[in-house]
Parts: sequence; C-alpha cells; structure tokens
Amino acid sequence: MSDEKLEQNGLSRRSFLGTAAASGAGIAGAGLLGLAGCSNGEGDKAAASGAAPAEKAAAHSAEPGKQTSEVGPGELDQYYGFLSGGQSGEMRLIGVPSMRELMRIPVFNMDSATGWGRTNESLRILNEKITPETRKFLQDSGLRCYPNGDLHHPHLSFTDQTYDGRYAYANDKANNRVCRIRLDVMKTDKIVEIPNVSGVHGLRPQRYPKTGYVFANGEHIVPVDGVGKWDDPKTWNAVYTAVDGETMDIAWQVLVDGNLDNGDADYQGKYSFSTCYNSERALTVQGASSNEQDWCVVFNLAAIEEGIKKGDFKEVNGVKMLDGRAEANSPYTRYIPVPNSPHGCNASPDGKYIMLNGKLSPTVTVLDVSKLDDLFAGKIKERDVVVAEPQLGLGPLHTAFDGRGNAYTTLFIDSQMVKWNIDDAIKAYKGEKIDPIKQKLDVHYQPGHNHTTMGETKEADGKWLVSLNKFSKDRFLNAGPLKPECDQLIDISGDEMRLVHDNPTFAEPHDLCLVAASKVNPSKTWDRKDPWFWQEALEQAQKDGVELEKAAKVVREGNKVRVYMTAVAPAYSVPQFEVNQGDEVTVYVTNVETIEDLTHGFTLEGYGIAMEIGPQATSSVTFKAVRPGVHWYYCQWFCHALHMEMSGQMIVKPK
Ligand code: K7E
Ligand code: CUA
Repeated sequence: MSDEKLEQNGLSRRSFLGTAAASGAGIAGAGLLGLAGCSNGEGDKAAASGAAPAEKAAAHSAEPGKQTSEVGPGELDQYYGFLSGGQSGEMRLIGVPSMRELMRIPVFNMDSATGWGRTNESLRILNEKITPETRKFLQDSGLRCYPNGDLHHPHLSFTDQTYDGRYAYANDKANNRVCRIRLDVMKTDKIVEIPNVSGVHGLRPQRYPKTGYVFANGEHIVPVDGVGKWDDPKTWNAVYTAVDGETMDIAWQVLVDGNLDNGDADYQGKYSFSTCYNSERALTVQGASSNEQDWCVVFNLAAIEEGIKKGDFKEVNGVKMLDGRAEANSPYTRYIPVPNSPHGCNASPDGKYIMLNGKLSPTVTVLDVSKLDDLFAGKIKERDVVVAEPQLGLGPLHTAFDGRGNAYTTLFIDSQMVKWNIDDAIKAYKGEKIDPIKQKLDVHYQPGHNHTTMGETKEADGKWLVSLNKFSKDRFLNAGPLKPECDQLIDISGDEMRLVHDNPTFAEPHDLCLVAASKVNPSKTWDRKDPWFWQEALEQAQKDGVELEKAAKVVREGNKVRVYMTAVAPAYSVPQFEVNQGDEVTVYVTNVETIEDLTHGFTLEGYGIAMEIGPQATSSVTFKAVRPGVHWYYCQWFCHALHMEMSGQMIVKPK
C-alpha cells in the first residue's frame, strides 16, 4: 500500500506498523519483527515511487480502440467483475481489465478457509429460509446444510436503471435457491429456497424504480401440488417466481408452460421476460427440441399485482401462485413464439428492446418493449411485437451491448463473437438491403455468456467485453483431463473488437456483470453492531455476563460449554480450555483488531473446524467434543511475525 493510500485511510505507514506491533499484547520484540512484507525498505521504496492508484488508473482512458488492459503493480482496476462460480457454488470478485481474481465469496458451497457451511453465522444464513420439507431432508440425510450449489447468474441491485451498490443476487440451479450478497461487507446475508420449482435458473433484478423484485425462473417442469399428476408429464409445469429483494421473502409465483430458461426485466418496471424451451413438455432431448418455435413468456407486473389484490391465486406450499399458463389466456402472461429453443434474454440499455437468443436457431429475435401494452390490450398479435430477427451464425446464446447501438452475441457452435447494429437489423427486417453484422471475432472456444462494462444498465459505457468460453483446449498449459474454462477480454472501445487477454477459470463461470468501481464501496473492517453476526451469540454472551470484546471466559451449564475468547495478534485470550468427552461446545472468537486487513482464524485440529474472524467480527462454531485428547487450535490467517505461535489447546477428558 502506498503512503498516500495509508494517509487517506487516516494511518501513516509508521502507525500501521506501530498498531500491529502494539497489538502484540505485551510480547517483547514482536513489534521489531513487524508484519510480513510490510517492514523492509525495498517495499517502502516501491510503494513510494508508485503514483497514487487513482492517477495511474486514469491513464487507461486512451484513444478509442487502443485502451490498455495492463494494470501495473500497485495500480487498481476500473471495474469490479461479479463472476459466477457455477458448480463451485461460490461467487467470485475480479478486477477488470486486469482479470485478476480479488476474492471468492462462499455462497452455496462449503469453504475451508472461512468456515462457510460450518460456522454458526453461516449455518443461520444457509438454513434460515428453507422449506420444512428440506429441513427434514437435511436431518434425515445427516447434513448440516446443502453441501453444494450451482450458481449461474450474478446480478446487482438497481435504483433507477443502474447499479446502486447495495446487493448482488444469484441463483442456485442445483437446490432451487436465491442468494443475496451484501456489497458493504461482501458476504452472503440471505438465502431463500424457492418451493414448487425444479432448477432455479434465470435470475434478474427489477431495474426500475428499484430492486424491488428479483425474478427467478424455475427451469424444469414438475408436478406442481394441486395441478400436476406424478405419473402424467403432460400435466407438469414450470413456475416463475418473484422474490422481494429487500426481505428475501417470496412475493408471488406464476404457473407457466414450457421450461423457463433465462430472463430479464425491462427498464420501465412494467414487464419481465423469460425465454422458454420445451413447449413440447417432453422429457428427452429429441422431444424437447422438436418444435420449430418455442416462446418468450412476458409477465405483466401490474396485472400480477392486481391479481394478487383481487385474490386470483391459489396458495401452494405457502406461496401465492397465479395461473399464467398459455391455455389459461390470463391477463398475467403472453407467449410470443420465438425460434427455436431460445436461451439468453437481454434488455438493451436504451430500454427499448429485448433480445432472445435462438440457440438452435441462428437468429436473435428482437422485441420492441413499447408494443407490449398493445399486445396485452389485445390490439396486436404476439409476433407483431417482433421488430428484427437477424441471422447471426450458429448457436447464439447471449447478447451484450455497448450503449452505442451495437449488440454483441456469442455464437456457441461457431466459437465466435458477432458484433451487429440493432437499428440496421430493424431496417433489414423491414426489407431494406442492409447487413447488420459489423464484425465476427474468433473466441476460444464455445462461448456462453458475455458481458460489457455497465452493459445491463442505462450507463453502458462500451469499453470492455468479456466472453466466457466453455472450452479452453490448447489455450493454456495442459492441466490434465479437466481443463479450465477460458474467459477472454475484448476491447470494444473502437470500431473493431480486439481480443486482448485470456484468463483461465475454474468450474464454471457462466455469467458475470461488470461494474464501475465507483458504484461499489465495501467497508474496511466490520461494525461491531452488524446484524450479520449470529444474534444468538450476542444474546448468550449477555446472559453469561460476557463482554465479547474483552472476553476470556469458559462457562459450563450441564454438558454445554461456552468458550469466549478474543483474538489479538498474536494471541487468543483463552490459551487453553478443558471439556469432558461428549460435551456440546460452542467457541466464540472476537477479533478486536481495529486496523484493516488483520484477519485472524480459528482452526481446531482433528475436529474439521476452521473459521475466519475479520477485524471487529465475532465468529462462532458449535460441535460435540466426541474425540478425547489434546487438540490444538491455531490461527490460520498469517497475521503477525508470531502468527505460528497464535495457538492454544482444547483438552477433552475421556469419559
Ligand atoms: Cu447460458 Cu445457465 Cu446463463 Cu450458462 S446459462 S451459458
Ligand atoms: Cu492470528 Cu495468525
């Protein structure tokens, strides 16, 4: 960190080191050793010679088409990328244009470093909003929580058609959940399970006036309670869900036909959309792709809210469900025929169009949002809403935008990115002799999602495009039979797309969004009053007469033992505690460091327990002391020159 940066944070380099030394809690000489990597003269010199990161970052605004993706040592990126972790179950934070991975945020996965899926704080979030049936399933299966998830679609909360920096949301296709990440601390704070669906896939937040709703697509058709029969797939349906983005409760559901795939919301706050394949209601690949046309389902939000008010719904497993099936001919939905098994669904940043990517058809179908009022009023027919349908190439999956009237579509089968002009495509559809395609660029290989900087907001700036490619093949050193994916950075600031960087990624970033760094302002340390901490810990500590910030206490109540300790580099306030075999033990660790980046950990050897404790945070874990003996606990975050010494022992006396 540069001295300027430290100064901005209200710290000088000297005081930064001084604080770390002082926090050595009376261990003589600890201060001299200092923090790893911070105290040698070389480091200081390098930091001093570097310009302030903000100045350096400004150098990136070069002439169009010539911007550099290089972000030198000590420089900061201009964009955050919120990257999905696919079947890894996490969300990842990257810097763009460097493509450097900044952080992994555990969500639907278990995480060895932070203890996600094991700490009381994370288990509260993972299990707070699951159905009673899932709770029983987990119990019967001997699971503390679902151990996996399949996170495809990360999107940020909006206010007035652009990012407001509050939350990120994402879906879990594997176990039908929607999560929320708080951007102030970059931690998952809510996870809600969606009942009545199978495979929550497409996910998008409402853009206007704000989020608002988070729309989630149920992909697979299932026998919905009270509607479908187990033994008759012709009676199975998919279900569309609106989650309240503030409370993370389910607002309503709509029963629909076909398999819902991807979705988006408009820029006006009136409609939302979902591509829909398998209008055949088939259970096999051949069956599901036999129709020439499937659908885009359009949802009328005002009509749905009106329907709820009037009581035109059934309550299915505690959720208000409206009937929006094709044959129901309801005021809630319209089914627009689209060729063939459409996949991606993307609203253009001018707020005018919705792009439906044909997948099995070489086309992208363009809907004019302004015609939807007439469609719902019965004044025009479904296909009258279509204003363009350019033939782009084989396997169009997703489309992104530069805010200058151009669209960029991934061609999965052709392994290409195609740049095309939206107005030209509309003219061509009207019969003008004009080719909307501007350029095709090879990508490596088989692209799925793509995303442009700020491209799903009204502030689309047309600087960078990232292509998320499913196969990397020969692009990297051979990593064995399982290869990384390949995320490629493309400069779109000029007339021509220019491929500038290959980035290997682990399974499997489906999607990302690229957010101007100024939109996101994470805090540097935790607030002691943060409700993210396990409320039970705070209440229990009060009952036990313990002040968590000063605690060094072991409380026994029958066979329940509560151990309260603080962590200050390089020591725990409780260096040893004793329990009896079979006791139920809860350990609460409070990190009382006040300076940024001083994270401690608590790893209990031989018990499968590790947790992160950020500066000013409390973390806790509950377990049964079934294994007798001496079990060391140690700090697994390198925090101090005496980090190795930051340890203690749990003694479990045999029965
Ligand atoms: Cu195209 Cu799940 Cu967004 Cu993957 S989906 S690519
Ligand atoms: Cu505390 Cu390492």
